[in-house]
Amino acid sequence: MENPENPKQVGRRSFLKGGLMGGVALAGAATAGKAMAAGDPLITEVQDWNRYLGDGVDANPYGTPSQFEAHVVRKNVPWLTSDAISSINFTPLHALDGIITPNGLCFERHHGGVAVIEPTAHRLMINGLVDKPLVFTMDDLKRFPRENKVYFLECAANSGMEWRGAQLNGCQFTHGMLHCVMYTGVPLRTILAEAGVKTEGRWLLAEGADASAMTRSIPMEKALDDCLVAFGMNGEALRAEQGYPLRLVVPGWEGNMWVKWLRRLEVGDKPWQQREETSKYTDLLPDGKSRRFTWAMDVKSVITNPSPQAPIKHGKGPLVLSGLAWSGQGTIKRVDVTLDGGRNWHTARLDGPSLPKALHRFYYEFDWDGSELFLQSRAIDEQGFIQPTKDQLRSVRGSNSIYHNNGIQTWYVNKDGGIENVEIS
Ligand SMILES: Nc1nc2c(c(=O)[nH]1)N[C@H]1C(S)=C(S)[C@@H](COP(=O)(O)O)O[C@H]1N2
Ligand SMILES: [Mo]
Repeated sequence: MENPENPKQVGRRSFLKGGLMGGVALAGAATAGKAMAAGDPLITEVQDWNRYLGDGVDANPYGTPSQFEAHVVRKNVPWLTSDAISSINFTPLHALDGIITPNGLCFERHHGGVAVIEPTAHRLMINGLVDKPLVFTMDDLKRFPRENKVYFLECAANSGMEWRGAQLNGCQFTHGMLHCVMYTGVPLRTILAEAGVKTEGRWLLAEGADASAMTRSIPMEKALDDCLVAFGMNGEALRAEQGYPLRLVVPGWEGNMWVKWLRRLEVGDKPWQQREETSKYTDLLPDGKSRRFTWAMDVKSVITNPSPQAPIKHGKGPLVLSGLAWSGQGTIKRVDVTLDGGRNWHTARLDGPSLPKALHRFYYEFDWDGSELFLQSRAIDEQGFIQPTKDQLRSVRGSNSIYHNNGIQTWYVNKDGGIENVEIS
């Protein structure tokens, strides 16, 4: 068959013949399909879905996933927090593909539960070191020119439970404080220009309208660079869990700064030293000092399939390994994959758009011979930053950290295709 993207017609057949998949010859090699089975009732019998009419167009005015996908849900780890109000659940990364996280599967992190705000009752105030303090309604905000941008959001605590060693069995739990969404919103600089930032105005305080009144200090350079005041996600209004009707988007920087239910922006001349930037979201180092204002999320990747919640069920032969890579510094330049715990590395295939500060999807296809594997991925971003091993991280940061763990993850695959979270430092 002709491959429209490749004039040399290098299709799957010649790909296999050419030995790129570990030198397997086409004849007799394991293939992903099965030989045609005589008398398979799923082919020879008329099935119910073929016999009876289905639901009409009005049965489901807001669509939901197929009932057979009901297991693909956000999950919480109950012992992590003492209640579900100030808690976290995790994106089921092992069950997703591409780079966009569906709205209903974006992990949630709330410090005071989900605020329920009637949009006509929402206000965004700008005060402090500005020429004209202003208040915007949602209708006012929708009269400014808007942009659509795809960004990942990663909680600084993502993978935090893995700092001292392998702990949670599944990339949903080790890496699922992560989502990637196309936001619709107004550039923050447009709103700030409307109020007129005074020359002494070097910092911005963003405040949420929820019961936790989340507050973070943001340097003015970032506010004027690529931040958005967003009201849309993946084409529709923000979900309540994600800050409806308005949230701050702070591309590439730790999730805590992306204030949800955004109600106030104060311009000041120094940071405010709020709880979330002093006692929380700082990193205790071995010498007793703490790193603070560690805003950017560094280059990171994880293999999402296979992984503990997505074991290999098909036995030997063709296998599609897939994962995600991202960097708060820009795009991903390369992802390497190893099957043997880091002895040999192979360059993975990046697929889909490569957008700055967004998730990148990678694949590595190979023929599994049924032997044990130690799977790892290692990402390199456009600035040349290389994802570190956990030992490299600990040699600089010690063992008391929680936040900003971008170390290399290992999955151990046994001969039956079962998978466990292990650590190879
Ligand atoms: N108002 C408010 N904004 C907030 C929070 C919050 O509790 N209240 N949690 C923060 C944290 S710690 C993270 S990681 C992100 C999570 O965003 P999400 O719930 O859309 O995944 O929101 C941030 N913004
Ligand atoms: Mo967070």
